[in-house]
Order: sequence, then structure tokens, then C-alpha cells
Amino acid sequence: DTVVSGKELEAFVRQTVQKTMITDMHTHLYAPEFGSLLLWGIDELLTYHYLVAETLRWTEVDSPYEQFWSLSKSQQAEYIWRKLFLEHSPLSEAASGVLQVLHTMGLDVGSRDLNEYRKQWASRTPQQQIDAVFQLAGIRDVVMTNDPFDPNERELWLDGRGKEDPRFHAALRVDPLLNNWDTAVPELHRMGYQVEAAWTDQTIKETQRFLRDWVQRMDALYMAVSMPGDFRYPIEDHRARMIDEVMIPACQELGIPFALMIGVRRQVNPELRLAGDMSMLSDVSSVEALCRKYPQQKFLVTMLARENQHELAVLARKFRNLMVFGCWWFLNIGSIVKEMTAFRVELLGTSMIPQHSDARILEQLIYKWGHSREIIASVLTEKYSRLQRVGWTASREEIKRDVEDLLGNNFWRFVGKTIPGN
Ligand code: RAT
Ligand code: ZN
Repeated sequence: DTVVSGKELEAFVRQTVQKTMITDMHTHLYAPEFGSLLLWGIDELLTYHYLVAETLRWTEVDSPYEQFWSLSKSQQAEYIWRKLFLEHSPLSEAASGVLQVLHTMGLDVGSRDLNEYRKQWASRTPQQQIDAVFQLAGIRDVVMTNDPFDPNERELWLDGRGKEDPRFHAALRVDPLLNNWDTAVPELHRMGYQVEAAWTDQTIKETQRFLRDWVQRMDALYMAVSMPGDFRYPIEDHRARMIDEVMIPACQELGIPFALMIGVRRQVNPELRLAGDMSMLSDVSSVEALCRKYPQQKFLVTMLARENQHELAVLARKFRNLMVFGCWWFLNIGSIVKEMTAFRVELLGTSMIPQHSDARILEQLIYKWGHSREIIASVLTEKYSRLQRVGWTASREEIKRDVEDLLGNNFWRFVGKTIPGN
């Protein structure tokens, strides 16, 4: 059952990539049980921090940022709509994405009528909207980012109100352990863990206990941290100690991968709040050292600088315990997704995770995956065509298998779990 002509191949690959159900392995979405933590709707879409950054570029240098922040959410949405959609054309990835969402939901993009869009959302419940969006975007399930240092989220878990919806999985996110140990210590204390700022045996044991408790409470698929690009390993510093003596032992005991998201310089402009973070160059050889030192520990790794991507993909050729994933944050733009997906396939075949959405607002799944699917399909079409020209015709089953690997199975295999429902 092979695909014969070039045209047929293209159509089949496109169709397969379009309809294969996705596991989105890193998002900031929440299961409906988390109530208001799950963001959805047009005002949330418009006030996405990527769009806040773009909007504030159109304000005068002498106008206080506070003027924007003092607006209500709906006023902020109206302001962003005016600046980025009416006074200027919405050509950026994030702005055009909002229109892609409206279009896919069947709304009239041409009307440019924000209040009309609001009405369309007003009659929906979060549950209905989750069902509708997952179906429109072809999402099977998503992995959340679950942070016990966030008091709002922590309360929900401690109340036993964690996730029930099987489409949402947890990932334990613990940035403060590595990046803000001084503030993590009193927080851990308040949570009942006897740690000290000093690196003592008790601190090590108690921090491990904290990780164990939370991985188990959340049933987390992996443990994750983001770090600035100046992360170096191995050196004698707090991060290396925490990784060697606490985090890796905990991951190994629990049998879960460790996800490293490297290359973010937080708050280069604090006035922008959540939108104030920057990308920076990272050190791929630090990841190399970790992969070599812990050959049986699995690492999920993404980096934020474009300049690191090729070297990181090459490193994945050297270490089977390294899985590169996603085109993260500022890299999740058409031109770069295209470039990264192409050379990852060229270097690694299908043994990688080409994309995650990083969606913070439910409906973003529609445009982020819509665009990525298009690009993944066109890269794959080109690669299968090359094979076809020398007489290798992939069967429909083989193409399906490959696409399923890229859009979900590679992740599930790497975390060592079977796909829920299979
Ligand atoms: O992409 C984003 O929304 C960023 O703000 C971050 O959340 C980043 O993805 C992260 O997980 O740290
Ligand atoms: Zn993220």
C-alpha cells in the first residue's frame, strides 16, 4: 500500500500530519479542575504576553508602563486590539495567530468586531471549549507546567483537587531550586521541609523528599526547570550541587526524565512583567557533560537561542538519553520552525520531538499547532520525495508510523509510559 505519484505523496503526508492526534508535551494550560488557572477566551488571547510586548512598542517612551497595567483585562484587550490589529497590520506570528484562531472557530475575521467575538465566547463553558478546541486542533492530550512554588496552584493540589481530566498530564516545574535558592528556602520551610540555605545532609534529604512528594502527588511525567544561558556544568556551584545531589537522584529513584529548558534571561525589562524575558546563548557542552555522566538518566532538552540549535541536534546523535524537543518561545515562528525542523530531520531522522506549543491560553493550541503541522508536513514531503526519486516508496503505514512518532509516540516512549487509551 504505497503512495505512488509525487502529488499523491504530498497529499497523503499533508493529510496524515493534519489528522494525527498530538501529545503536546509542554504547555502552560491547566485541566478544568484548576478553575481560573485555565486561561481561555478572546480577551486572554489578546492579552497574551507575546502580544503585550509587541503592543508596548507602539507607546511613547515617556508614557509610563503603569498606564497599560492599570487597565482592566478587557481594557487591555481593547487597547491591544486597536494597536496591533487596527492601527497596524497583525503580521507577527502571535498576532496573526489570533486571527487563525477566529477563522478556525468559524468566526468572521473580516468583521474586525471585537465585541462580536466576545459574544461568541460568552455562551461557552470551559469544558465545552476544551472539547471544541482539542477537536479543532487535533490534540489528544497535553502536559501542563505545575509549579508547587505557586501558592494558587499549590493549594489546589493540597486540597486533593488535582487533575481528573485524563487529557491533562502533570510536569513538576521547580525553577526556584536552581535559580532562586534564597527564596526557595523559606518557601520550602513553610511547606514543611527542613531545609537550610547551607548545603547540609539534611537539606539534601529534605529537598529530595519535597521532589518525591510532589512528583507522586501530581503523578508528574517529568521534572522540569528553565535556566539562563550561563548555566555551566560541571562546576562548583549551587546548581551543579542541586542537580547532582538532589535532582538527578530523585529523577532516578522515580524513573522520570529531567527536562532542561536553557537560555532564558529573566526580566531584562521588569516593566514588561511576564513579557520582560529575553533569550541568550547557552552552553551545549554542559548538557553534553550531564548526558555523559548520567547515561541512564533521560534528559529532555530545549534551548532558546537559534545559534545553539544545530549543535544541540548534533549532540543528540551522540547520546540516546538526550531528546531534543520543540521550537521554544521566540523560536516558535514560521521561518525558524522550518529551519529547525528540516535540520533536525536531516540529523536525527524521526528520533526527536519537533514541537510543543507552550500554549498559555487554550485556543492557542489551534494556531500554534496549525502552523507547526503545516511546516512539519512540508519538511516531511520534501524528505519522502527524495526517497521516492531513488525508488524508495514509503507505505501509507510507514508514513503514519513516522508522523505518530513525531507528534506523540517519541515522547511517550521516552518517558517510558504507554499512550493513555492505547
Ligand atoms: O513561552 C512562554 O510563555 C514563556 O513565558 C515561558 O513560560 C517559557 O515557555 C517557560 O516555560 O519558561
Ligand atoms: Zn513554557
